[in-house]
Amino acid sequence: MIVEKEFESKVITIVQEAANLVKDATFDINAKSGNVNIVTSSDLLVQRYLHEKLGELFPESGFYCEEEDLQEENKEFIWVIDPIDGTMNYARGIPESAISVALLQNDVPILGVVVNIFTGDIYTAVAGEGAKKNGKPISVSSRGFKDALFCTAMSTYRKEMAGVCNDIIMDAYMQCNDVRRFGAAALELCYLAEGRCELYFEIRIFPWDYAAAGLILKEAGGVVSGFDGTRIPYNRPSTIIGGNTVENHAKLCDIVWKYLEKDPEGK
Ligand code: LIP
Repeated sequence: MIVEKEFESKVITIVQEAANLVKDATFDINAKSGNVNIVTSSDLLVQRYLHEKLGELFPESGFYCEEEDLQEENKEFIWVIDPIDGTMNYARGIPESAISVALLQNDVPILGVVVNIFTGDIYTAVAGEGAKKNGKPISVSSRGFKDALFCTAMSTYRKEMAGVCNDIIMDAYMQCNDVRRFGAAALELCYLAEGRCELYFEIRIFPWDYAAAGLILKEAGGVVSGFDGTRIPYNRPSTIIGGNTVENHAKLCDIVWKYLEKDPEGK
């Protein structure tokens, strides 16, 4: 499918409307599992809004979303949605959380939209047409590994993997400029896309965290992959490795493979 400009701008408007619904909202917080994995009433509000509006806009499409087991995988077109990526940040008023919406055709992302709920900054990409922030083209930086800022995390929802994450992060840290932990994977991948940061690694995140931002990074000239350095799965959690350049991505892959023989979620 060719993503027409009019379709893209309708999707952008719907995502912005969803962000406005929850930007200054009061909300309840509930545990999904333990005290680390939480969901707020705003996550549910956004997901229901997007489900309704994107479903009306494109009735043939299906949905694969973080909340409420809304996961229909056997359609040509699937919306992959994280209603709030960085829910812990959102719940604490830390302005690093986003709505992430990707449209996949036969498992290939063709449209990605990520909006920072607090600032309103909006990152978009259509496959083959480049990436934009607030409507203006963006691209990755050309910094080398030693000057790179490395966005990463410690396996938030599977703490038994924190040791190996620590080894990988420490190895990369000793060779790059510094490490950042913003707490919202979709925004972190967009920070690579716009040249603020250069490296990304997280051991087990879900398609709704990376489907939209991965396309945005790729369209901005960067490289993003699953564990094997190439393929990205869109129907299960995956290790995700990102880089501003082919060289930096390859070097980060080599570091990851030193400590992990296979993707902990790999089939
Ligand atoms: C979160 C991420 C965060 C990551 C967590 C989790 P959620 O998404 O964006 O960066 O470390 O593993 O996936 O749960 O807030 O949508």
